[in-house]
Amino acid sequence: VVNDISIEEEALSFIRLFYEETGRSASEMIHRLEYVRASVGETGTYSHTSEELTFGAKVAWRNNAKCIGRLFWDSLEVIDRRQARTEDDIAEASFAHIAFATNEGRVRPTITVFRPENHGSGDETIRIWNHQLVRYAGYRKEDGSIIGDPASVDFTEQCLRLGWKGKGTKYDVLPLVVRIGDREPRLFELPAILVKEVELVHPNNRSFDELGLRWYGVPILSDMALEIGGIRYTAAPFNGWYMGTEIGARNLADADRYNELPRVADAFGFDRSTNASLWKDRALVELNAAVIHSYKANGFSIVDHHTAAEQFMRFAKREQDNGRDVNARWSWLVPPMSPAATPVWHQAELTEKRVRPDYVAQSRPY
Ligand code: HEM
Ligand code: NRG
Repeated sequence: VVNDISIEEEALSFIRLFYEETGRSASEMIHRLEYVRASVGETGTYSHTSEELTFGAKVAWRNNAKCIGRLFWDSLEVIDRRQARTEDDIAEASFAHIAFATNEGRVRPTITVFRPENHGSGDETIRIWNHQLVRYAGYRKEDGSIIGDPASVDFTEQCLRLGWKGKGTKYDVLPLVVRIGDREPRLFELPAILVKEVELVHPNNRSFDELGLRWYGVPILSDMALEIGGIRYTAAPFNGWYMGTEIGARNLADADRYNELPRVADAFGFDRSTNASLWKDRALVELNAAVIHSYKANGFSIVDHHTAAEQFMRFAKREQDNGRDVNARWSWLVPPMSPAATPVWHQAELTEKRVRPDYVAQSRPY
């Protein structure tokens, strides 16, 4: 079968990579290659050892062309939850992930890996419908305006359809939605005690504080697939910590997200009657300063975009020194604020290829 050939090729090349990079013996490798080849031949698939899974999840991070945070790829905490069977098991493990990764603010880069897609019978596929384990709802009102996060409107509608009742505030934390195969999706309210948020205050402007802006502490992406050696893990939520601009220059600033720049500008008295006052740029600086200040004041891990860009350059250098190509998409790596003031901007020769292992987008399940 065509599909099995590609699994076999992907599998063997991953197993070779694993043995080469982890410095195990050639005879062990040959043994494992034979075993995997036979397993794929007979059953259409194979299972990763926990060492292979850990290595694969780390290398997938190292390989991801869009991530500026890859300097720390080797310190990823990998939680193997392939034994989880039911929706309840998956919810329980997802909550444990939130607690472990949040770690009272000292965020730990972490991935929880659930059972992969089964190549024999594709009908028990696990999907987490949320884009991130913690995210805010978005409600479209009659008049077309939106309360909350516009990026969450479609998912929020699904939650409401499944019986969820949102409070209707700007910052309602969405429930977890888990679907296995073609069963009815199950919905779980997140235990409030696990969801840490940061109220945004400005280091020296009290009017800013009154805007009531906030964001959650940890971004935990839950809708991407982790692909390792031809095996597709369709539910494998992972997180690092935030880069400040993700919140201050995009989530709270984009006109089609929370669109807070006009209110921030007014809190500072910037002149909004003309673009030439650069009120948007000034508001961006103050908002982003407040994001970094507030996370730090609450003991929450966060990185500013200058430091993150420097860390990325160190990562790229180290990869080259180790004889590896750096997979990179410039348009994603360049921070959305003061881009040319970071070294990434000046990297002309960044190139992207299809590489595995990697984290990949998957089609929307709803
Ligand atoms: C994307 C930073 C950890 C995998 C990104 C982006 C940033 C970032 C700024 C671009 C996001 C956007 O523009 O929406 C960081 C920082 C980390 C970190 C500061 C701190 C440790 C991780 C970890 C993983 C990871 C632990 C996986 C194990 C990814 C992936 C994307 C990404 C797959 C692309 C997401 C997409 O395609 O939508 N990261 N990251 N990152 N990061 Fe990281
Ligand atoms: N921009 C999104 C999050 C995307 C991933 N960013 C990270 N990933 N920092 C947002 O919520 O703003 N990570 O794994 O740390």
